[in-house]
Amino acid sequence: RSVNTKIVIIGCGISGISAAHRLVKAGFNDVRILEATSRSGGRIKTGRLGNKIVEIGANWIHGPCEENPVFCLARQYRLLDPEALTPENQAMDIGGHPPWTPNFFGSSGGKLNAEDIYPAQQMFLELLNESSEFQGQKGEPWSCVGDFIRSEVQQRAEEQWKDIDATSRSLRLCVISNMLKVECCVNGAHSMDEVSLGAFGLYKTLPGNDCTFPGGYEGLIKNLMSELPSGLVTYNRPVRCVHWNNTEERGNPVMVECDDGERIAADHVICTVPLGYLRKHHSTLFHPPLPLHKLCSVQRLGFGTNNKIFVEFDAPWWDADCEIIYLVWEDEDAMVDEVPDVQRSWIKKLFGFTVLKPTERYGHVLCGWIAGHESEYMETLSEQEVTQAVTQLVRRFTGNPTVTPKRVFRSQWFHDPWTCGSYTHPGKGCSEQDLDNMMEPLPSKGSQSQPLQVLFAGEATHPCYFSTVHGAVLTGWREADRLISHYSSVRPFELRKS
Ligand code: 6YU
Repeated sequence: RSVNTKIVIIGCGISGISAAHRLVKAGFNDVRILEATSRSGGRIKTGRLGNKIVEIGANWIHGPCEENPVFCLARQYRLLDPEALTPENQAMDIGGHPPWTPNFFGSSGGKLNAEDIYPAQQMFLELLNESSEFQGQKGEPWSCVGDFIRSEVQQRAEEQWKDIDATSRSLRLCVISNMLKVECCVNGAHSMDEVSLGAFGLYKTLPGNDCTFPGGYEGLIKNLMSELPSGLVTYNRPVRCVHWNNTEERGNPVMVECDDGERIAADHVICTVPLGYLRKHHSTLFHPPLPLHKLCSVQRLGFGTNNKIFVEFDAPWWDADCEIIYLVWEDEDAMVDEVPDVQRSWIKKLFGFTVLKPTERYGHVLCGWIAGHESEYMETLSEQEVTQAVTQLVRRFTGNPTVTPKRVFRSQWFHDPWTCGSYTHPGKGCSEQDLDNMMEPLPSKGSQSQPLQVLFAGEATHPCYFSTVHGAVLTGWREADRLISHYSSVRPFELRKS
């Protein structure tokens, strides 16, 4: 079925591509994507560290199972290792926490004994699971996950750890600080004090043990793009303003104004810009402005920063079977996930490293993880300054003053002008309603104007898979389906003539 309806998609990330795919397949033949940068993929971005493939953005397929569209597409395009395809891998229910083999290092230099760490990790994981159970209850008396965890650890430590010595107890509290920093990365939040306890349970996990793309996540983008008509995407074409309820252009309710002055008339616009960009530019991006309830949700939902620092070594200083390295600061028993002086001690926010596997493919490459304002400050430093800080850090924690990285490379998502951060989390005061408001098209229900002028897709608009690639794919399909079903329910004479 071919419908000569003009549809403009803003943004060529996975959600924009998914929407275009679905619409073109359904017979819409006037679909175009306007992309601000010179590439497709957005936050799916594969780069290189020397001759090794590294993911600058999305890393894993979270929950690779039949219900996960990214897993199904990756399988269809033959982009996965055989291990990821096994029924055992798909059936594993890891609840968002892959069972990686850890190594723990302490700030006084050297490995820590895992047995000394596990009780604290165990307690933290229990509390995280409990944090999800406040869904819809506002979380009272705690407003945020950070406060809940701190107060419960204090109470439970009194009961459960009363017989251990002060040093061991202090170490366990330092481990809690480390785990809070891990969660800041997982949630893309500055601090767990900014993540709503009442809405934490909105995020849902899928079964399956997280897997990666051996040839790079961008392989998924390449395959999807090859199935779209050529010329459908216009690159280097940032959109400046979406004029909706537009009365100037006869017949077309929306006019899209680009940075270079080009004006494009459309019947429908699907906006997929990241929440970080939307928060910063909503006042100029929409005319008339976004309705107040939508704007409040844009502000209430959280969008922080999570960055990676890749570090290559000539030889490993971790165990052969180690998959994740935690760096525990032994002076942090106050259960903190923010550093007091960002400029001097930003590196303390880096919780540790994941080990790139398999070693035959990557050599000895670690991926450091750092979230929050500390991460945003790190972005302003030169690569040399970052290298120096990481070198000092590794020397301190290994107790080896000669260990030296061979290469260092970091991401800078906060200063990316088209992303302005990493991904969405439920901010303080946020509820299910905010995600509903995010996905609500313009004009709002009940308006007399032409419906579905501006639709919203992108990870921040998925009610339970926000912050993920599969969430983004599903939102692109959802908005395409909204238009497809709209046009299958309108009578032929109502369809726009070409
Ligand atoms: C996942 C993972 N992963 C790490 C890091 C990052 C992200 N994610 P896009 O931004 O892609 O596209 C928008 C386009 O719009 C873009 O091209 C812009 O240039 C363009 N644009 C902007 N303004 C414009 C304008 N004015 N005009 C024209 N164009 C414009 N997801 O599944 N696995 O391992 C990770 C990770 C460092 C930065 C991730 C991961 C998130 C995904 O990358 C992201 O959701 C999608 O790619 C977004 O696609 P899109 O199309 O929406 O936007 C409670 C609780 C919660 C717990 N949450 C935990 C979940 C775990 C999340 N984990 C993520 C972790 C990592 C490591």
